[in-house]
Amino acid sequence: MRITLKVLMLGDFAVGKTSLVQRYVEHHFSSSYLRTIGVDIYTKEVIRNEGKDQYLFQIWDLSGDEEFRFFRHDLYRGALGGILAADLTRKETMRSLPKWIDECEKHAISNFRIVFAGNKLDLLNNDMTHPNIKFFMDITESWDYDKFLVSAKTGFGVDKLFLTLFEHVINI
Ligand SMILES: Nc1nc2c(ncn2[C@@H]2O[C@H](COP(=O)(O)OP(=O)(O)OP(=O)(O)O)[C@@H](O)[C@H]2O)c(=O)[nH]1
Ligand SMILES: [Mg+2]
Repeated sequence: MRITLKVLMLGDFAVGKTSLVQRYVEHHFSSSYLRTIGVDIYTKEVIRNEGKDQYLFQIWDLSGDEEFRFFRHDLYRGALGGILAADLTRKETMRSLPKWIDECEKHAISNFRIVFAGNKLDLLNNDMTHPNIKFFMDITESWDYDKFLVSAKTGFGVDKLFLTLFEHVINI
């Protein structure tokens, strides 16, 4: 039997939501910015237990644009969790993480699983001592969610990010 698991990509515009999904599903990266209009849906098959358990990981890649806010609310229906992404080079995208969590609390199921992604690590030259990394760690500290520093460009941390979300949602 194949089970479908719906998850969402969340976070401000241009933080790299589409780039992260494309890296994970299609193994490529594009440096041009094509903003997502509304939503795009990607799927990835995940096989477990020597082929006995088959999952269709359905990833809804939402627009981060404020103008789609009301449209977005309906898309939470049926979603078990999401990746909440910020751009490590833009502090305002990290400051808006609490606003996204409020949105999840209002529109998602009560045990919606969130995993934080600090994206574009390559633009900090992969420097783990960069002050923006401390900023990201501090701002996400109040929640007991897993967090990952990633780069859609290099692929660093991306598989681990999605697999962690997958492990959280198969147990709901
Ligand atoms: N250097 C670098 N650039 C990135 C990375 N991830 C995304 N980008 C670039 O950032 C820009 C925005 O990426 P998108 O993936 O379209 O962002 P988004 O969050 O889907 O944006 P919306 O659909 O408008 O909400 C693009 O120019 C990407 O190439 C990364 O890890 N490193
Ligand atoms: Mg997008």
